[in-house]
Amino acid sequence: MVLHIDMDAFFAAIEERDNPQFRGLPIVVGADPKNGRGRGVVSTANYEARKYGIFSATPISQAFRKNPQAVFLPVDMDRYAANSLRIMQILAQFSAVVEQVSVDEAYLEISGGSQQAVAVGRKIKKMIWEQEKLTCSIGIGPNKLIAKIASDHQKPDGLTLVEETQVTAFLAKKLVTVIPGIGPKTAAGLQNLGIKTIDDLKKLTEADLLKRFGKNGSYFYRAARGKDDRPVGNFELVKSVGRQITFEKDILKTAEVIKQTQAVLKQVFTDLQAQRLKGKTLTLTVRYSDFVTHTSQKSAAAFLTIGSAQKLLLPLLLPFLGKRKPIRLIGVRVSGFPPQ
Ligand code: TTP
Ligand code: MG
Repeated sequence: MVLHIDMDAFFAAIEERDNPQFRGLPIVVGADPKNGRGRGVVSTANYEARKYGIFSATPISQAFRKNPQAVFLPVDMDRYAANSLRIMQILAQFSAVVEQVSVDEAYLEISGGSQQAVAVGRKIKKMIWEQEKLTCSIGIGPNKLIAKIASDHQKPDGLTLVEETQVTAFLAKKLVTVIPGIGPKTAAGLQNLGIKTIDDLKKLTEADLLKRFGKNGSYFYRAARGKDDRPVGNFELVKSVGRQITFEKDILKTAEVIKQTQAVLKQVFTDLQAQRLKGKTLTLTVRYSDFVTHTSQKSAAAFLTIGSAQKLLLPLLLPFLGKRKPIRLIGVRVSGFPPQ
């Protein structure tokens, strides 16, 4: 089975969790509304704000007019990315095949039957709630398309299973816009032909669809029938995994430099583990306060563990210790993965 997970009102949910004073209020994350004169758009709104007609991509000035009392917050991408990474690390515990598709969305391949997949889905929801105090919606189906549509079926905090035998009935009354790739333009074109639901869409032959929509037509034809044979997996080859920190204040002390470098190395190993990667080469980047940047590299014969990486790191770091030049950034990268 394929499991699709999508976090609920992701950016806004993080803000609501981290700012208890805003709990229960309409929250809008996005551009500065500047009393209604702001430019830019809403990134996302919590479900309370959605009641006022405020959604992702709503112009921020319009959102302000719809509810000037809402809490408007700027996008703090670094914080959301850190949350996203932790969630992806939770998911990696439940399947060896995890495909992250956006900051708050991923597909997992689950072996066993649908009941096993549902049990996994419940565990994921529980763990994300317990560890992150965030809710998500999960869809489980025989393929990626159905899992994705199912995760949207009961939002927020939903869990929807669609068995192979239920696919046709599940899709029948849904609007064509649930099919990824059918946006407002295509939907309007279809509506001109009297087509609103997936059942309506099934009345067109593949030839009709090909004529109107080119090669997308073929995809629409199959999607309307719940067919999708895309494998789950992240097929972009990752060649290295690295992290860096820029210090709030430049650092100088040997102990501090060592401590910070170890901390970055630890993060890199957490990322490697989450992606089930291992490498033999370690690269250290040190940038001084004047922006002069040094990069050095060492390889080991065997795949690195955090212990062997620490040993390898020390001689790389040595030339930078006990210097009078303050350091503004330290980066660590692991590469040299086995051929895939
Ligand atoms: P979504 O999963 O589309 O939305 P969401 O998580 O906020 O709400 P839902 O409960 O409906 O899933 O997108 C995830 C995050 O991506 C969202 O929190 C903010 C960001 N985003 C934008 O910045 N701009 C956009 O237009 C969209 C759609 C999302
Ligand atoms: Mg989401």
